[in-house]
Amino acid sequence: MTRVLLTGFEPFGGGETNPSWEAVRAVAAHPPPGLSFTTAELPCVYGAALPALTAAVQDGEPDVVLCVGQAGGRPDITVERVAINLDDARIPDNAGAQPMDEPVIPGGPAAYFAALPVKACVAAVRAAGVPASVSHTAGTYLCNHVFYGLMHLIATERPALRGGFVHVPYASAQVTDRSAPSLPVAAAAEGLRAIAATAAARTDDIRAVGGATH
Ligand code: PCA
Repeated sequence: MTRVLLTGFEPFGGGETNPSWEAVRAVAAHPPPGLSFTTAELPCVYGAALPALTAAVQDGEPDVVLCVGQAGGRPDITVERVAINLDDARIPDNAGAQPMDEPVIPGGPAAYFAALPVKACVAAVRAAGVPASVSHTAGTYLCNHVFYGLMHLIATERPALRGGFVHVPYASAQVTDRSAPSLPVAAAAEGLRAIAATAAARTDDIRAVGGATH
Protein backbone atom coordinates (compact mmCIF):
# COMPACT_ATOMS: atom_id res chain seq x y z
CA MET A 1 0.00 0.00 0.00
CA THR A 2 1.36 3.42 -0.91
CA ARG A 3 0.21 6.13 1.45
CA VAL A 4 -0.80 9.31 -0.36
CA LEU A 5 -1.61 12.64 1.26
CA LEU A 6 -3.91 14.73 -0.90
CA THR A 7 -4.49 18.35 -0.03
CA GLY A 8 -6.98 20.83 -1.50
CA PHE A 9 -7.64 24.46 -0.70
CA GLU A 10 -10.59 26.20 0.88
CA PRO A 11 -12.50 28.69 -1.33
CA PHE A 12 -10.75 32.02 -1.90
CA GLY A 13 -11.13 35.27 -3.77
CA GLY A 14 -14.89 35.40 -3.22
CA GLY A 15 -15.51 31.89 -4.58
CA GLU A 16 -18.10 29.72 -2.87
CA THR A 17 -16.36 26.44 -3.53
CA ASN A 18 -12.90 25.26 -4.48
CA PRO A 19 -12.84 22.34 -6.94
CA SER A 20 -9.43 21.25 -5.63
CA TRP A 21 -10.93 20.21 -2.29
CA GLU A 22 -14.04 18.74 -3.90
CA ALA A 23 -11.93 16.61 -6.24
CA VAL A 24 -9.60 15.53 -3.42
CA ARG A 25 -12.57 14.37 -1.36
CA ALA A 26 -13.98 12.47 -4.34
CA VAL A 27 -10.66 10.65 -4.85
CA ALA A 28 -10.38 9.66 -1.21
CA ALA A 29 -13.97 8.35 -1.24
CA HIS A 30 -13.10 5.96 -4.11
CA PRO A 31 -9.36 5.23 -3.96
CA PRO A 32 -7.66 3.29 -6.75
CA PRO A 33 -6.32 -0.15 -5.74
CA GLY A 34 -3.01 -0.19 -3.88
CA LEU A 35 -3.29 3.35 -2.56
CA SER A 36 -4.50 4.64 0.78
CA PHE A 37 -5.33 8.30 1.21
CA THR A 38 -5.31 10.91 3.89
CA THR A 39 -6.61 14.37 3.05
CA ALA A 40 -6.35 17.91 4.34
CA GLU A 41 -8.14 21.11 3.35
CA LEU A 42 -5.54 23.88 3.54
CA PRO A 43 -6.49 27.43 4.52
CA CYS A 44 -5.88 30.02 1.81
CA VAL A 45 -3.91 32.04 4.33
CA TYR A 46 -0.21 32.87 4.33
CA GLY A 47 1.21 31.77 7.65
CA ALA A 48 -1.42 29.06 8.12
CA ALA A 49 -1.22 26.99 4.94
CA LEU A 50 2.26 25.55 5.42
CA PRO A 51 1.80 24.70 9.11
CA ALA A 52 -1.39 22.85 8.10
CA LEU A 53 0.51 20.97 5.39
CA THR A 54 3.33 20.05 7.78
CA ALA A 55 0.83 18.81 10.37
CA ALA A 56 -0.92 16.69 7.72
CA VAL A 57 2.43 15.16 6.71
CA GLN A 58 3.22 14.38 10.35
CA ASP A 59 -0.22 12.83 10.89
CA GLY A 60 -0.41 10.80 7.70
CA GLU A 61 3.26 9.77 7.30
CA PRO A 62 2.68 9.59 3.54
CA ASP A 63 4.98 8.21 0.86
CA VAL A 64 3.61 10.69 -1.69
CA VAL A 65 2.09 14.17 -1.23
CA LEU A 66 -0.05 15.72 -3.92
CA CYS A 67 -1.16 19.28 -3.21
CA VAL A 68 -3.99 20.49 -5.40
CA GLY A 69 -5.34 23.98 -6.12
CA GLN A 70 -7.77 25.76 -8.39
CA ALA A 71 -6.39 27.51 -11.47
CA GLY A 72 -9.41 29.38 -12.77
CA GLY A 73 -9.07 30.05 -16.49
CA ARG A 74 -6.86 27.09 -17.29
CA PRO A 75 -8.57 24.59 -19.59
CA ASP A 76 -6.93 21.41 -18.35
CA ILE A 77 -5.34 19.68 -15.38
CA THR A 78 -1.80 20.99 -15.04
CA VAL A 79 1.00 19.11 -13.32
CA GLU A 80 3.39 21.75 -12.02
CA ARG A 81 7.07 21.29 -12.71
CA VAL A 82 8.68 24.13 -10.73
CA ALA A 83 8.07 25.98 -7.45
CA ILE A 84 9.73 29.38 -6.94
CA ASN A 85 10.80 31.10 -3.73
CA LEU A 86 8.45 34.04 -4.17
CA ASP A 87 5.27 35.30 -2.57
CA ASP A 88 3.74 38.06 -4.71
CA ALA A 89 0.00 38.06 -4.07
CA ARG A 90 -2.30 39.56 -6.70
CA ILE A 91 -5.23 39.49 -4.26
CA PRO A 92 -5.35 39.37 -0.46
CA ASP A 93 -5.53 35.96 1.17
CA ASN A 94 -8.53 34.88 3.27
CA ALA A 95 -7.09 36.72 6.30
CA GLY A 96 -6.38 39.93 4.37
CA ALA A 97 -2.62 39.50 3.94
CA GLN A 98 -1.10 40.43 0.59
CA PRO A 99 2.67 39.83 0.63
CA MET A 100 4.62 41.29 -2.27
CA ASP A 101 8.08 40.32 -3.46
CA GLU A 102 8.87 38.25 -0.38
CA PRO A 103 10.55 34.85 -0.22
CA VAL A 104 8.50 31.84 0.83
CA ILE A 105 11.52 30.65 2.82
CA PRO A 106 14.16 33.32 3.50
CA GLY A 107 17.52 32.02 2.32
CA GLY A 108 15.97 29.09 0.45
CA PRO A 109 17.01 28.24 -3.11
CA ALA A 110 15.36 30.20 -5.92
CA ALA A 111 13.38 27.18 -7.09
CA TYR A 112 12.69 23.50 -6.66
CA PHE A 113 11.53 20.99 -9.24
CA ALA A 114 8.61 18.71 -8.38
CA ALA A 115 9.55 15.28 -7.05
CA LEU A 116 7.12 13.68 -9.48
CA PRO A 117 7.44 12.13 -12.95
CA VAL A 118 5.49 15.08 -14.36
CA LYS A 119 5.29 13.92 -17.98
CA ALA A 120 4.29 10.38 -17.00
CA CYS A 121 1.59 11.91 -14.79
CA VAL A 122 0.30 14.02 -17.69
CA ALA A 123 0.27 10.97 -19.96
CA ALA A 124 -1.69 8.98 -17.37
CA VAL A 125 -4.34 11.70 -17.02
CA ARG A 126 -4.70 11.88 -20.79
CA ALA A 127 -4.99 8.09 -20.98
CA ALA A 128 -7.88 8.37 -18.53
CA GLY A 129 -9.63 10.62 -21.05
CA VAL A 130 -9.05 13.89 -19.18
CA PRO A 131 -7.13 16.85 -20.68
CA ALA A 132 -3.79 17.60 -19.02
CA SER A 133 -0.44 19.27 -19.60
CA VAL A 134 2.81 20.17 -17.86
CA SER A 135 2.90 23.68 -16.39
CA HIS A 136 6.06 25.63 -15.71
CA THR A 137 4.53 28.17 -13.36
CA ALA A 138 2.29 27.64 -10.36
CA GLY A 139 1.91 31.43 -10.11
CA THR A 140 3.08 33.52 -7.14
CA TYR A 141 0.10 33.08 -4.81
CA LEU A 142 -0.82 30.45 -2.22
CA CYS A 143 -0.47 27.47 -4.53
CA ASN A 144 3.13 28.24 -5.38
CA HIS A 145 3.69 29.06 -1.69
CA VAL A 146 2.47 25.62 -0.62
CA PHE A 147 4.27 23.87 -3.48
CA TYR A 148 7.57 25.56 -2.56
CA GLY A 149 7.03 24.79 1.12
CA LEU A 150 6.37 21.13 0.33
CA MET A 151 9.49 20.86 -1.78
CA HIS A 152 11.55 22.61 0.91
CA LEU A 153 10.24 20.13 3.48
CA ILE A 154 11.27 17.25 1.24
CA ALA A 155 14.69 18.78 0.54
CA THR A 156 15.53 19.61 4.13
CA GLU A 157 13.69 17.09 6.32
CA ARG A 158 12.03 14.27 4.41
CA PRO A 159 14.26 13.01 1.59
CA ALA A 160 12.23 9.81 1.12
CA LEU A 161 9.02 11.73 0.49
CA ARG A 162 7.90 12.40 -3.08
CA GLY A 163 5.36 14.90 -4.25
CA GLY A 164 4.34 17.99 -6.08
CA PHE A 165 1.48 20.23 -7.09
CA VAL A 166 -1.47 19.89 -9.45
CA HIS A 167 -3.79 22.68 -10.58
CA VAL A 168 -7.37 21.90 -11.62
CA PRO A 169 -9.65 24.15 -13.71
CA TYR A 170 -12.86 25.67 -12.44
CA ALA A 171 -15.53 23.07 -11.75
CA SER A 172 -18.21 23.26 -14.41
CA ALA A 173 -20.78 24.12 -11.73
CA GLN A 174 -18.80 27.27 -10.88
CA VAL A 175 -19.09 28.82 -14.33
CA THR A 176 -22.56 27.96 -15.57
CA ASP A 177 -23.23 31.69 -16.15
CA ARG A 178 -19.96 32.56 -17.91
CA SER A 179 -17.87 31.52 -20.82
CA ALA A 180 -14.89 30.06 -18.98
CA PRO A 181 -13.05 26.75 -19.34
CA SER A 182 -14.06 24.14 -16.77
CA LEU A 183 -14.06 20.46 -15.85
CA PRO A 184 -16.66 18.48 -13.92
CA VAL A 185 -15.33 17.61 -10.46
CA ALA A 186 -15.63 13.90 -11.29
CA ALA A 187 -13.25 14.35 -14.24
CA ALA A 188 -10.77 16.29 -12.11
CA ALA A 189 -10.95 13.48 -9.54
CA GLU A 190 -10.30 10.88 -12.24
CA GLY A 191 -7.24 12.85 -13.30
CA LEU A 192 -5.97 13.04 -9.72
CA ARG A 193 -6.43 9.26 -9.33
CA ALA A 194 -4.27 8.73 -12.41
CA ILE A 195 -1.59 11.10 -11.08
CA ALA A 196 -1.56 9.46 -7.65
CA ALA A 197 -1.28 5.98 -9.17
CA THR A 198 1.56 7.11 -11.45
CA ALA A 199 3.46 8.87 -8.67
CA ALA A 200 3.12 5.75 -6.50
CA ALA A 201 4.28 3.41 -9.26
CA ARG A 202 7.35 5.16 -10.68
CA THR A 203 9.99 7.77 -9.95
CA ASP A 204 11.56 7.97 -13.42
CA ASP A 205 9.86 10.11 -16.04
CA ILE A 206 9.02 9.36 -19.66
CA ARG A 207 10.64 11.17 -22.54
CA ALA A 208 7.86 13.06 -24.27
CA VAL A 209 7.17 16.48 -25.73
CA GLY A 210 5.76 18.65 -22.95
CA GLY A 211 7.72 21.89 -22.97
CA ALA A 212 6.36 25.37 -23.63
CA THR A 213 7.55 28.00 -26.08
CA HIS A 214 6.35 30.83 -23.84
N1 PCA B 1 -5.66 28.40 -6.00
C1 PCA B 1 -4.84 29.54 -5.67
C2 PCA B 1 -4.70 29.50 -4.16
C3 PCA B 1 -5.70 28.53 -3.68
C4 PCA B 1 -6.18 27.84 -4.88
O1 PCA B 1 -6.96 26.89 -4.90
C5 PCA B 1 -3.52 29.55 -6.42
O2 PCA B 1 -3.46 29.02 -7.54
O3 PCA B 1 -2.54 30.08 -5.91
